[in-house]
Amino acid sequence: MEEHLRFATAYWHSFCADGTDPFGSATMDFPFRKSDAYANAIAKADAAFEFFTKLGTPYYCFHDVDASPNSEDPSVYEKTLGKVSDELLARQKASGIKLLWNTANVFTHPFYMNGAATNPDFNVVARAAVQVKNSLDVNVKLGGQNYVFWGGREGYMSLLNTDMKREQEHLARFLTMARDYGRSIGFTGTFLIEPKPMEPSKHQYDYDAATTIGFLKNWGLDKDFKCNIEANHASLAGHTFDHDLQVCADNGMLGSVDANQGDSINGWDTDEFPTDVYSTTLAMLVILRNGGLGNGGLNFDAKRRRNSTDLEDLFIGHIGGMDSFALGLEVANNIIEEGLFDSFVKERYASFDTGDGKKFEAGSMDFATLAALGKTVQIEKRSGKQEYLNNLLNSYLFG
Ligand code: XLS
Ligand code: CA
Ligand code: CA
Repeated sequence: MEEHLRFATAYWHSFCADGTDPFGSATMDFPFRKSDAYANAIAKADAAFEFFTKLGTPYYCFHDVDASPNSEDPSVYEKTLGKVSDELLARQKASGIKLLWNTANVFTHPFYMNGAATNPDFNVVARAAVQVKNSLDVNVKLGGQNYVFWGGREGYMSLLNTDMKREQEHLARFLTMARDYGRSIGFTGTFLIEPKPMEPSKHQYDYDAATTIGFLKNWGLDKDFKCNIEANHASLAGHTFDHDLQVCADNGMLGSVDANQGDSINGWDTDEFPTDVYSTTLAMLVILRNGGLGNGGLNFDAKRRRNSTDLEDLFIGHIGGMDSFALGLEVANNIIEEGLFDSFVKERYASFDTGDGKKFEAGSMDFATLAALGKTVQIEKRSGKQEYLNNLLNSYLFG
């Protein structure tokens, strides 16, 4: 279980987000907070590593500016991040906690309002490279296992002011250059793209797993990049979590997971701690059949609700998330060991295992032959047994 459940805590939700939403100010207190930005970063690192250690999550993830204060002056930004990352390294060594991935926040600052790598202004593209280069340097320093690109504003709001083709070419160029730089400084881990269909951009270029994989293959990036699939982003794209995981697994591109859940009755990114054991079971089925996540993990990209204001709520959220995935793993393992679903699916496609079906699948039949056969076949009605299979899944979950 320990090998499969490589849990990570997200710095941004756990130690930065204070409950602020578009309708109200902060509700959560962080007792470690200091008024000086650098002193605050160090106190935050102490609190974060204390939390990881008490909770027992072996990995963490962060954006550059979650951990280190941003600055209008890129040299100050760079120098500060260098110092803060030394502090993080010392805490990693002391605690044994490792970096699952880091990333650059190239979406919050106002100059990223029209995107980073896809910005219509070259100067902004170059400014984004400062953060991504520094984040890659930090990754190598901290022994990161993966590096994430989430295209927050890599998309557009209106075609009336957008050259979509050119923006996508710029995104591919930027990712290729970053990949080459990362490899040149010794990054041996996996580059990850995290798909999301909307919010903050209306149209985002990395809409879902299928779109992202098509983009990566189109630009020859599929050997170095895989996907980081977030449950809540899959549901915003109109998919289930396990659907997007399966799309990645089928393409050999399942890299890592942002383990959270959305709300079924609204249409935005609520980043809730995962408690839906149907969803975690179906996810772990895909992950186990994939042979695990390799150097990926399960990052709790999840936050307390705005009114969950006790410090212990942060522990409770993570503990429930871990338990939900642990239960999902146990149930998925039982399902795979007993093989009932697998044999049902195998039997459903059995007509392709022998004879003409086998020839069709192997590509050794032409279309006219297929059509000629179609005139002679007898078609039998066969139930897909959806209700039976749903009940079977319930019997695994609840006895
Ligand atoms: C936002 C994303 C973001 C990525 C990392 O919706 O989930 O937090 O995981 O930039
Ligand atoms: Ca995420
Ligand atoms: Ca999210």
